[in-house]
Amino acid sequence: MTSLVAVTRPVSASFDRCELTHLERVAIDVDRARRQHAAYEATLESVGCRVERLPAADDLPDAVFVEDTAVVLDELAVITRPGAASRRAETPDVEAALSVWRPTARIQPPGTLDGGDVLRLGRRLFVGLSQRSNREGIRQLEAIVQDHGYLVAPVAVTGCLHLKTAVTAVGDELILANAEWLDGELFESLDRVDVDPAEPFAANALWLGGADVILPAAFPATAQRLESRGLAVHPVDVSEIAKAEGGVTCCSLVFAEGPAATTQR
Ligand code: CIR
Repeated sequence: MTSLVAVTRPVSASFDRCELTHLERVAIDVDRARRQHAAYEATLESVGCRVERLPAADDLPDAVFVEDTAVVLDELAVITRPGAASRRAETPDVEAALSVWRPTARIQPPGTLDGGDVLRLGRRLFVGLSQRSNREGIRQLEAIVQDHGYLVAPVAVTGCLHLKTAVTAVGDELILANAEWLDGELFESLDRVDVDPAEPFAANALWLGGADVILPAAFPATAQRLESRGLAVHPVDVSEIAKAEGGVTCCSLVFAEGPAATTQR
């Protein structure tokens, strides 16, 4: 069996000064966020991931959201240039860590790209054109990955922060989506589970391959929908992390340790 690595980074002391785009700022209990993050890491371990923790970056409020800093494929890791200027200093430590497993390439100015906008389904990369990822960033990503046989499809993102706020993969050809935030046409060929209408943020699920899916505990109705499709849902309480506009994909970079089949989503 291929072993999975999950790269994570601690919740920063400055977490309550995080970027916010669609949410109002409310008080964040940083210690509680840290406990929730530790439970999230334990859940990753329980489904077979080896958790590799990056050094803390207490002066970078959003550093816990490592997903945005890289796109890890079988062949290489693309180090992003995050759309929020406050997040750009997060990438050097991530690049240093990932270079142990993969060759790296970088998105360069004026390109911007957040990993939260990159949804991989096999050899297709759907990339959100959002407030964080611009056309130049997507163009550079395409230039980097096309020689490895990936197709890049831009997707307009409106109403939410990243593409993966609106849709994630929960199977090889199965997506979990909030249709309200999605231009469905691009995804028509795929089988789809819709979030429960009362749980708009439930589309951000972390699929680990096979049947295992990590989902915030706040979304039991959507969890039931996934379970009825044969998936094993592992609920995690990420209520403090959600106040920083983060979900369950954002807090890790999951990939196959070796160069064989990757499961990075
Ligand atoms: C930000 O606005 O950048 C952070 N407060 C939240 C990032 C969440 N990342 C993600 O959805 N991939």
